[in-house]
Amino acid sequence: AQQPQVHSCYMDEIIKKNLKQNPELGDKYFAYEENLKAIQKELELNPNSFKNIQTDTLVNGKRIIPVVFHVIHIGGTENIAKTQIEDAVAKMNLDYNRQNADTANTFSLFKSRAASFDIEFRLARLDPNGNCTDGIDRVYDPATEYAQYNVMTANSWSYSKYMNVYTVKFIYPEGMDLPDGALIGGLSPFTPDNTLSGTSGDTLKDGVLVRHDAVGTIGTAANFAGIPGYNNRNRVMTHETGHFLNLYHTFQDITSLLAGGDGCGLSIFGFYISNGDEITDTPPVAVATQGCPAVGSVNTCDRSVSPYGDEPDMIENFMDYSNGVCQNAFTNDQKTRITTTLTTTRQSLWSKENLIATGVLDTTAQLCAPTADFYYNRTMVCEGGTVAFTDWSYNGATDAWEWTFDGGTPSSSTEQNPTVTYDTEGIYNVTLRAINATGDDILTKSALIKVSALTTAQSGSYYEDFETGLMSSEWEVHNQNGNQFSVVDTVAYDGTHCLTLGNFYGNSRFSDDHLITQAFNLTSFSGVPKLKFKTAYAGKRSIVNNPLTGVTDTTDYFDNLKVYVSYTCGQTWNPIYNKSTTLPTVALMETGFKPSDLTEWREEVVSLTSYYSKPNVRFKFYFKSAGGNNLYIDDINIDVPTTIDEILASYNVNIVPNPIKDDAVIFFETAKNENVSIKLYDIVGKELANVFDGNVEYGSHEFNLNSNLFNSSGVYFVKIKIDNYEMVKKVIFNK
Ligand SMILES: [Ca+2]
Ligand SMILES: [Ca+2]
Ligand SMILES: [Ca+2]
Ligand SMILES: [Ca+2]
Ligand SMILES: [Zn+2]
Repeated sequence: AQQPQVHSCYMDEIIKKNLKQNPELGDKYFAYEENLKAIQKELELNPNSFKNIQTDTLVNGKRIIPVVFHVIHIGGTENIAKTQIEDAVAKMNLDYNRQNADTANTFSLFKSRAASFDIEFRLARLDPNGNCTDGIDRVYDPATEYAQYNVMTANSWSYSKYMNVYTVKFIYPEGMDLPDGALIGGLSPFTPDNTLSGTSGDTLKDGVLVRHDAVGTIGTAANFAGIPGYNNRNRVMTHETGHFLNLYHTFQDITSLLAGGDGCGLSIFGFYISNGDEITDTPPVAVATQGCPAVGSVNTCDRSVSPYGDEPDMIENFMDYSNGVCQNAFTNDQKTRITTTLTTTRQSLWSKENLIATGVLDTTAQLCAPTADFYYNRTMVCEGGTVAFTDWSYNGATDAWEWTFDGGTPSSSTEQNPTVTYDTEGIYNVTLRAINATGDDILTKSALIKVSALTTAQSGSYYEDFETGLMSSEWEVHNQNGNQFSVVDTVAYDGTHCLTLGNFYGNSRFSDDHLITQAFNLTSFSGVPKLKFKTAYAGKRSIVNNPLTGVTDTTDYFDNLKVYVSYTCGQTWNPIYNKSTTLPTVALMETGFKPSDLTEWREEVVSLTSYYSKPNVRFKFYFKSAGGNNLYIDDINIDVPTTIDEILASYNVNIVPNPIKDDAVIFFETAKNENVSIKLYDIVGKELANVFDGNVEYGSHEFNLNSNLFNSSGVYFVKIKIDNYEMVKKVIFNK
């Protein structure tokens, strides 16, 4: 199998894109760096320049940084164990104090430049409200599958008190087109005052966003990116934390990037200028290192643009893109830069007041009360169905559980992960009390479990025009992020209301939204019922001018609407409708779509042949965003065909191949037992053969049309009669 394309960090791509789209970021960058150098110089001359520095906040000669890990999960392996997080913190503390086991691998020339940063990361012990925490916050959020800055802004603890780390299942950076199969280890948008990352000083986007399997070296990190043996010794965390402390990549060179040169510097009248990574003692390099070449073996710049220009590339620097297994050093000048950061922008983190406020000065063992949390394998069952509950309580370890299941059997449990049967139609609450020696916590999820009767009461034809302005309380809306399916009164096919999904703004690309309807009983229809709905949708055209190259890129985006059916009380789902490029009802547009008249709507008709006899049928409208446009739905209708044309179409008669050379096959479907007659006629109406005459059962059928039945090449007719509805199909026979 092909290995995924792994990007241990994605900041370089983000910087390049932001500089292309906002060239003024380049000017801001130069001004920012000039100011930073002035502060650095002032600090060298007078280390006490910044009066609020508390010299007594060093602990054992180190600055302590309180850290919180926000584990964003959907209950899979990405809900990483506390031991894995503790391992990550321990490994960072080795790298940041040059106590890592692989310092011997630093190239001889660079050994004297290798620095201990004298920083110790500690998991926070008090949360923003002053409550006991083990420094790990766990959040159920499907956004973890396409994590962007949204998971940071939604869960941030004060950036001035904590280094926020967000561990996720998959990173999909905002506004980027990630190549298929590409994986990103992590990213961190520098310090909030540094605009190069394009987060515009948004302190809610401060911190480190990292894949769960790049955290530490054990647990899921033993199998980073699904590649056994790719274990990177926690170097993604070490690297991203370097960005958090305002370090750039060793190969970063904004001057050259803006002017089209490489990282070796730019020739102007025979002189090379290069700002590189703004760090003197890291040699300038042309490109990022990939893989793990031998130290001292790569030299991508041989120009004397700095005192270190002729030296080999420092592939072992933590801020390169080399594999984590061959990274092992920061340098003295990198330490000077982060010291500037820690005495200015990040000074509050390690102030004595903050170390007390976050509880990290106390290192004695502490047991917090648990935070109750749980999940379940399903929320929809039929009478007699079971639900398996999983304890997700966190913070202090739980040692006793008290569950309450309204409407369930058992109605209570002290097991950690109980399974419960629901026998009676209804909507029920679930409560968990998690307990340990320090205390307890109670969580109730209201109206969580929806139990429907095996034979649903809702029977016969159904019509939903959303004119009540509300969605039925029996429907379930699922939203991965951004906007969700909702009823609006600003647009409609008929009346004044319809269902809409605002996808033009707010939904992350590749996120999904879905809607599950109530259950329907389809047994009472006299013929094959159909699901019909009106829809209006436009694709999105994006035209972006690249100011650096002058090239205009046009990209079209079509989202995907699917409809699924379940007759197993939501346990299995079968697709019955699937459109993306054929979904639009109007031409592509660059703006948010809203239908202006009825011609911009289309009726969709889906046959429910296979579900005709089912007494409990639910529909799921599933929308997967491709970064496209808005969707509108109105007039959802379930009914039998009423016109003869609709009835004939419901049989789905098909003869293949046609033209016929050898034998052909006649296909059709029936919703119930039917009398069927199939006859073959020639062009003047003479009956040539009685292909079938008799009774068929409910389902799909096929009959052979043998080539021996035809006299010669030419036009023939097949007359098919089902339940007194007759249709004639023309076929051509070519010998
Ligand atoms: Ca450098
Ligand atoms: Ca060189
Ligand atoms: Ca309506
Ligand atoms: Ca959404
Ligand atoms: Zn990076």
